[in-house]
Amino acid sequence: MSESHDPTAPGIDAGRIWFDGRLVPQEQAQVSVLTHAMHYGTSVFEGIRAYATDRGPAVFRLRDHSRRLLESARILGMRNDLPSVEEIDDAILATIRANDRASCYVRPLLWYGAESLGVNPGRNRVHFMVATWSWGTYLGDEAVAKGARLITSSWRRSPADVMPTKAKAGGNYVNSVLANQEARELGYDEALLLDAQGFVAEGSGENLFLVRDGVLYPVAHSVNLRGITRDSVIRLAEADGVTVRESMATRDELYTADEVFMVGTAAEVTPIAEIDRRPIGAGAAGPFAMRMRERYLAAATGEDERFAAWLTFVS
Ligand code: PPE
Repeated sequence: MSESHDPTAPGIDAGRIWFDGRLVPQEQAQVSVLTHAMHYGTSVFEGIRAYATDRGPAVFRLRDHSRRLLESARILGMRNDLPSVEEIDDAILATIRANDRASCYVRPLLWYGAESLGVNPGRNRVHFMVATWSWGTYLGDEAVAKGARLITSSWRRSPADVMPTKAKAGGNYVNSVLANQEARELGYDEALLLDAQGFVAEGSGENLFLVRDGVLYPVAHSVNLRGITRDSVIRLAEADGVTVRESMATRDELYTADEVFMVGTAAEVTPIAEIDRRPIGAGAAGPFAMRMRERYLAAATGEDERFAAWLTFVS
């Protein structure tokens, strides 16, 4: 077998991985090609970050992520062998500790195994892994400094009666992959997805905000993921005395906003400079977005004491 086809060659350095109850070296965290999740997308996952603080690494909103992971599992109807919320928290902390990282991205995953195939998942066990690795700025440093360039995707977000859009389920992400791939191939940083009615939904992996006349408008939930960063930014803005009004948005409302920005665990807070070849506001990273980015990172790194409850220290 040529080296490029070596399935164990790690493109990601995850070190030690939590795999069904124990920590194993990455090379040993292997699954069968007959894994149900690989054939049908029957997995649920989370994206979490641990930030370096002056008291060592701290996981940002750990319990909220662990809870959403279990909610996703419940939406998919996964029943057997589910870890408890405490077990998920503990596995995440143990994995970060085992890899001795100052900061990292954390990816827990629950999935149907290789016990049986066929769309009926009945006889499958639910497996659980947690991997950690270093993940810098999601859309690149340039996108943060200059503002990201977005294009409306030709792919719509799935309606709520087609896919369980509140579940962070593997299968849902085919939609995100198609949209992101299309945007990248066209030379943009990220895709803007609309819902089936044509309202703004979200990015392939981020929630959206508009700013107009000093008021912050989080794009309403509809078929979007209930983002934890989105919730954090709303609370940080409110603490700054900003008026926040959740609302539906159309494409043209984005074009005429003072600012638009995207948020997510991986993307953190990323300003948007351009959508569909139109400059947004001044066509650069906006001051409101940059202030929220600063607030968000201050909270996540323990510099803002008011939000200390969001942090779980690893040791
Ligand atoms: N919408 C989608 C579709 C999404 O995937 C994410 C997170 C969000 C909104 C923001 O949610 P939250 O992280 O709770 O604020 N996307 C994760 C996966 C990214 C990836 O490429 O993988 C993430 O940011 O970790």
